[in-house]
Amino acid sequence: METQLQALFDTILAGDTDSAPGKVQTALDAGIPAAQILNGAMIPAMEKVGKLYEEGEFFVPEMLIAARTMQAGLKVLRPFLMAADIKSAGRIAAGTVKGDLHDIGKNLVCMLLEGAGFEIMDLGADVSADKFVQVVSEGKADIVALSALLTTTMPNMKTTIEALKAAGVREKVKVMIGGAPVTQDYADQIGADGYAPDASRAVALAKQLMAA
Ligand code: B1M
Repeated sequence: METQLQALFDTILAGDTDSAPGKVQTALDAGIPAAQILNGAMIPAMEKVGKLYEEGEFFVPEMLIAARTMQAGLKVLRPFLMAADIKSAGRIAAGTVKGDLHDIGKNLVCMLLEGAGFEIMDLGADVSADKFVQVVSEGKADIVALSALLTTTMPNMKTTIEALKAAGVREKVKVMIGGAPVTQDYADQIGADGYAPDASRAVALAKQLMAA
């Protein structure tokens, strides 16, 4: 790993929130492309955090501090991940499902979608099925984008799709899903229109869903 990327990786792992923006800027100044900074240092750092948590080396506070550090770095990276002056490619209501507070992946997906020209209504984390139903009923979205990071909250993706059906608005939108424990099989099982394993493939999927 290049020195600047290693330094950023270490900063996120150490939860040094104040240093993260500067470390991202240093990597950008060294001419490292934004996508490489994200995929070569920041996402691997969060993967490492997850591994250390699994091994009992890290606990929730460390995960939380690392997440804050990642978010602080992403603020600097954000404009570089997004292209400017693109016409709306469609309207997307995005959120992490009910009971789930993980929002870094969802935020990244939103950033890249916005960069690809989609209008994003970011509903945040811990979003109820009713909230999605409300937004779709008001005709504010072409696509509903659901994220889940916990095996215990994945079923709320199904709940959301069922709620859209019950409200008679399922046909008004496409539903795409993603998040670490989510799979294509699961998407098929719950009747989602698509699944993407990462943020860049979420962009390709959203374009495909809009074209369909
Ligand atoms: Co949590 N956590 N966490 N956590 N956390 C995981 C998910 C876990 C895998 C850690 C572990 O055990 N190894 C584990 C889940 C186990 C499971 O369900 N099987 C876990 C646990 C157990 C928990 C708690 C229950 C811990 C506790 O309290 N005992 C608790 C639950 C709280 C809740 O949500 N109710 C909890 C809490 C937290 C923090 C709050 C401390 C913090 C989140 C802060 C925040 O997000 N603001 C946190 C963190 C940081 C993590 C890890 C370490 C990192 C997650 C992350 O940000 N990854 C995580 C371990 C891991 O994932 N390796 C872990 C980086 C991010 C860029 O990746 O989110 O996967 P990801 O997003 C990717 C793709 O998945 C995809 O694109 C993104 C970019 O490529 N994607 C989509 C995501 N959404 C998409 C939507 C799409 C398409 C693609 O279309 C719509």
